[in-house]
Amino acid sequence: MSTARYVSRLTRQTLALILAGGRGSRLRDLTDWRAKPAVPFGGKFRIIDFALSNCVNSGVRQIGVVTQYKSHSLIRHIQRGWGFLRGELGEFVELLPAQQRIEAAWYAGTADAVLQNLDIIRSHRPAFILILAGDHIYKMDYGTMLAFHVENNADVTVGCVEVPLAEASSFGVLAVDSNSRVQSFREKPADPSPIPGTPDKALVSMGIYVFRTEALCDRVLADHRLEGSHHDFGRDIIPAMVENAKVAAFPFRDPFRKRSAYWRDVGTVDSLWQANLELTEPSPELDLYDFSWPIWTFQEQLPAARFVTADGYSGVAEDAIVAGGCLVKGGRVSRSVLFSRATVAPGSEIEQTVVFPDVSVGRHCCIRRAMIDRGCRIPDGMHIGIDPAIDAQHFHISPGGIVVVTPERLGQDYPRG
Ligand code: ADQ
Ligand code: ADP
Repeated sequence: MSTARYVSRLTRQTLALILAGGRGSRLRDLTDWRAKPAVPFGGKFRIIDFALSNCVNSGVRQIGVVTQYKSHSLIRHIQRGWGFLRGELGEFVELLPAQQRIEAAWYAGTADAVLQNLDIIRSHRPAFILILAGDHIYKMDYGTMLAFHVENNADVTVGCVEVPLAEASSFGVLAVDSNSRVQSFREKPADPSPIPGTPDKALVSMGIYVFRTEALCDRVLADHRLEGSHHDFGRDIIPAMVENAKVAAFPFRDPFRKRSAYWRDVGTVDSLWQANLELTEPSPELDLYDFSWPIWTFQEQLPAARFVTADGYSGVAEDAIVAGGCLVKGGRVSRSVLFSRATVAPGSEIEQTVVFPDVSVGRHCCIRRAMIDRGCRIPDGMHIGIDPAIDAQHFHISPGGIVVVTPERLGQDYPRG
């Protein structure tokens, strides 16, 4: 079959499973009360909105979201924001919380999370299953990956990108032949191999996979019976399949720039801060203003952001993203991202900082290179990111020097998530 012509048939026969159960412990205090996919991103979104939007925009509109760790705010977000799919057309976003359906245990690993939902998955009768992670920032048409999977007649297709060799040991590292067939897959190797001919880069797994439904079911059932397995795609299922099945590597590329497309695993405070800050650059690599590939989310009805002069100070934002409901009153915001309903009082300066929703900044504060969690009330005169010794007494500081400010660390009570 000419797959390119019939991609919409493939996407319509596909069930996406978004794995959103992991904590993301390297985000430190930011995931004390929420799962990593629920962490706010880009002034308006939560991280999971990217995988969900990619599905909807690709025409994959049967979606299960697998949740486990601290899932309250994630579930609430999906319920509020993702109810617009049309049930009449067979479209849905379904929540699959760990609920001890098979054994009296939570999801032991990513493959176990699939195993425990096999009956639900089968009941939708999809031809293909697209396994996605709920914690990456990227825009991708999954239709091209599905067509590639079918054209290559693969048992599983792994989405992959090139990353600097120095970062590769955080990922599954692949070696492929000239036909895109995977020759080896090593999960988080200490000594990752570079791409032949490109010594400073490695080809790594994005943690996203396409399977024919029955191939996936057979694999997770076989893995379930295996003594000593961690029941994880990256550690167990994919390496085993490289030995005894056809594993294809789908290169996720930017068609215009002929290199790996924008893809970020914002798994650390530094990478999350960096990816947010990049959005304030004149031409960010991640274009959120491309209305042909909208990122959908839950959004409240909020008045427009307002910048006013007060006490002789102008209210100013430069190179900044400022969401609805914000009030910058005699404060200066630069190279920063302000989520909804932030208020900044006269004489305060905020620089290179990511401010989550519902934060108020008092008078004459000075904040630099920080991440301010939801609901923080920064007291008048507080300096953050100025003197590392003072910061260290109160807050977590990332290896890159980013100060993570939370209501708890400020001694304030706030419903988090
Ligand atoms: P990791 O980044 O270590 O490696 P992992 O912790 O397995 O990914 O999480 C993958 C996704 O599954 C995340 O979205 C997470 O929230 C979710 N998840 C984790 N444990 C879960 C559980 N028990 N139940 C439900 N959901 C769960 C993987 C691959 C690597 C690849 C990287 C790319 O193993 O090969 O390179 O992703 O980031
Ligand atoms: P100023 O120089 O404007 O007088 P200070 O540095 O003395 O500001 O701090 C004002 C208030 O904010 C004090 O109560 C101080 O303890 C508190 N403060 C300052 N920096 C921090 C910080 N990084 N974390 C927590 N509290 C801080």
